[in-house]
Amino acid sequence: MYRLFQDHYVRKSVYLPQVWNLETLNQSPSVVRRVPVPGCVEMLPGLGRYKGEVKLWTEAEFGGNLRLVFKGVGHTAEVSLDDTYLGSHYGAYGEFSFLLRNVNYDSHVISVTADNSFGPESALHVDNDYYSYGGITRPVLLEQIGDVYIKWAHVTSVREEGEWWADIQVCLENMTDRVQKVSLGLEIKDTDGQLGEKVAGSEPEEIFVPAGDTAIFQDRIPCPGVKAYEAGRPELYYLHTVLYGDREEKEEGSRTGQWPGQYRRAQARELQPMDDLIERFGFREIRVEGDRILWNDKPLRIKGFNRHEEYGNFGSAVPVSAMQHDLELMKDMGANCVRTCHYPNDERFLDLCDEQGILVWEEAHARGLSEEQMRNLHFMEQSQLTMEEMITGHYNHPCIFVWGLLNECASNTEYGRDCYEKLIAPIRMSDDSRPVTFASCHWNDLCLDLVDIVSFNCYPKWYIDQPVDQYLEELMQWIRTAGGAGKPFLISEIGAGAIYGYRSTYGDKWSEEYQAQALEEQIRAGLSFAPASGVILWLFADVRVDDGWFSRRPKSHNNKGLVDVYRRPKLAYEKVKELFGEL
Ligand code: ADA
Repeated sequence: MYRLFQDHYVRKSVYLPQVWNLETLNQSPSVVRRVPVPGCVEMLPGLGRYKGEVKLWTEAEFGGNLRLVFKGVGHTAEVSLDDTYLGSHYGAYGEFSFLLRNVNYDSHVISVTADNSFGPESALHVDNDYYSYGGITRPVLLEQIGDVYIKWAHVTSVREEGEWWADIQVCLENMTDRVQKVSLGLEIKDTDGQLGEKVAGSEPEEIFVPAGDTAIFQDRIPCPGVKAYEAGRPELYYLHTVLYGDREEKEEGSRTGQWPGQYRRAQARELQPMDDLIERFGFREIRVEGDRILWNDKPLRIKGFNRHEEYGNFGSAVPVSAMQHDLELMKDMGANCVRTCHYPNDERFLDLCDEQGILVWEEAHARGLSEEQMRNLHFMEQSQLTMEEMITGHYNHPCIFVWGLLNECASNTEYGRDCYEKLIAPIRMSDDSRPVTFASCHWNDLCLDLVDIVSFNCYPKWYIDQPVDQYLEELMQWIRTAGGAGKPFLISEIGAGAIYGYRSTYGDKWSEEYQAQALEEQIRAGLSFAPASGVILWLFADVRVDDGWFSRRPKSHNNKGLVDVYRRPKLAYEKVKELFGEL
């Protein structure tokens, strides 16, 4: 099981080894070793700064129809099964999969060539103020599916005249060259116990799925009496989507009697469960009204952290226990929000946030790209892909209250504006239930009219020597003249650097004392600044940066964390806790 809840009852997974073989392809002599998957190449002794291709492979026994799913490979992957090339994928932070049809029951080799090097082919992974790790950095799944399977299921909670409804879309894919007749049943259950009690549902409906193609099924189910998911007070529900075939087509000895409610009732009507997908969601409505962000009609007041998905010796392959530890520390400091700067996070982190009622700004991948970098031939295509993967994959997470894109890119040029416009449109098309924003740093920004929430990264007391309240007043005056008037405003970054352990009686920059003092002024001013809906501090934990950033970044880290890469607290930790608690 990959998710933090049971996401299939019918569909089975094939066990894949968790230690694979690795060979470096761009150094001589090459290194061959056994490595954990998920894991980052740069975490292996001797390969700490390796850039280039590595080949990773493993062997397992399986056969039939399968779906091979990669939750994240850094950053370009070429995948093969035995001697057959399956395809490639770009971008470390997106899920991709391959359908394998009628595979012989035998022992097979899955191999991946992963490349973490920069070059003109890569528009988003560039030398940057965080590290682009290589390798299979998120889990790999191999699932058994039938000729038709459930590709994804999305739920949108809608409130009408005080009652909740679930708008459901389910995508089915047919792997065969014949039209397939199936039935699809939907049930909404509460999350008490492993499979929950039914609260709403619809009877299985017949669907014809075109040959070699997908079909989208839509339904709207009334859900009277469900409990709303409030910010900080999570109430979660499951959506069970079950695909049925005709019973006589299935083999003997099925598991009648073991199936829960919906599955059993359908069996009585000669339908046989052939696939399922369980999603988890919440009933809540987010909307922007005037300069406020409303969650179930109540204005949000955000006290958050920017967090890079990276941890000490794990690199970007962060284990769930370390993710949870991060959330514990953030909650201990009084935070209610995380921004996944500057790329989509591991789904399991979002699962944890769903369960703990932490608000999430999820961001598509891109940081600080200049117009020249945005003119890279692959920029639009790669950006569209990362956004599509993020929204399709993470749509159901109730914790996500806003989609973000293109942090500090060229939103201040005509060419940049054109790109922002073209990239924002499909986000709105795929999801009109959440607002859209981007974090700017340009006082000549041309794109503020394009978004629902205006967000700015602000560094008074660090890069700019000015009292924070005065800085914010001036910024807001300018925003009002630049297309941002009357919209909600978020301070998407504010903070100061401190090298862990550097204490100074002078309180000079880079000392823990300076950071604590700067953050005090930044938080007080930010949280009492009336137009702001909140403050997201830069940065939760120190993060490693790429080589090109060494001169601005002592220890080759971005040192603005409240804790270091091993989560050891700096002086400012207690200050933030005090202020987030008090203000
Ligand atoms: C920017 C950027 C961050 C980080 C930060 C800093 O605002 O969005 O990724 O680089 O500045 O530390 O300077």
